[in-house]
Amino acid sequence: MAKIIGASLPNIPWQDKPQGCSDVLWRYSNNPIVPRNAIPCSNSIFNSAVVPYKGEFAGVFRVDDKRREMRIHSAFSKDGFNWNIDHEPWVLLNERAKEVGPFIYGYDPRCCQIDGEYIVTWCNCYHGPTIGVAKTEDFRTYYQLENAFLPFNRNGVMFPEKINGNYAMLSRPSDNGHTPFGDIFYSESPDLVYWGKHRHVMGTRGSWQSTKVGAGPIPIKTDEGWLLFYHGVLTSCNGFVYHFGAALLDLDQPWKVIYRTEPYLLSPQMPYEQIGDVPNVTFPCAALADADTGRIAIYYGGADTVICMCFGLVDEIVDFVKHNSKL
Ligand code: BMA
Repeated sequence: MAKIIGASLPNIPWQDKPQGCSDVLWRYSNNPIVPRNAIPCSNSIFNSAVVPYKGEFAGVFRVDDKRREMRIHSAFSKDGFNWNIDHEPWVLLNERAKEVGPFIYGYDPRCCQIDGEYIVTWCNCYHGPTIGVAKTEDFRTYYQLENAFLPFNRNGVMFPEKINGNYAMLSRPSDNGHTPFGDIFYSESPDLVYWGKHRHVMGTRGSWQSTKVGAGPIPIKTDEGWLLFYHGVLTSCNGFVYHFGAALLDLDQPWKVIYRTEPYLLSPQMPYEQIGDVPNVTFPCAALADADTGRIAIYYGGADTVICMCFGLVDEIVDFVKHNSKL
């Protein structure tokens, strides 16, 4: 019986597994939780971060606006299901990283609480996509730090605690377009500015994860390893199809993969995952976990248009990953 090593979250948003469901992840029956037109300026709201905040929840949401500019907005929720999304984009101050230049576009944010601080990583435009880094205490003002890497890079996902005394991040070197390749790499930093000690974590592996893979939510610490949900992409005759699976990474050397799923955990099968601005996308970006009950709630983007949720139990997920693994 795998256990989460972490905090209790008694108010985790939750819905029990439907009777007769044999999958390890099950969708929220009221998906999507955030519709595309939730705020006046939004064309679509998806691939977004959520964290526990002051007994409630805070969100760092990807909002593509009606100019089709990719922006980031703060959001707040009492229950994790119903969200008040700021109508204006975030306030991002870059005194500490002036040379990084003005915000041009940003997308697919992740948010990590570490040592009492909230760190947001996102795909930030600096001569093409790379990984932006900012700190916030209140989800009102964000203080930008240096970009973590050279372009081109996407899917920067921090670990929620230091590894070997350093901050640690997963990322996926890419190209400037709709990258047709991509492996997950690991890097460490003593100060959130200088990143190195780069290690390869995992590459593509056939079928649903044959074109590219990228880290999803902040990894969840368990007694069996870091539980990493990741997306895997297949190229069909109609374009990319985004599924998600999971891996267990070594606790002390997280670039070592212990198990990874051969079958996917979730694939685009519901209308809100199959139909939207980009059809056939399920893209996990955030997870909440309750160490007391082993409950995990995952936030994922549907069809690059809406935010959805699904749920699972850590012991069932870890058991599935172990028994359906092919490295
Ligand atoms: C990736 C990113 C994601 C998006 C996905 C599918 O390259 O742009 O934001 O969800 O493609 O379109």
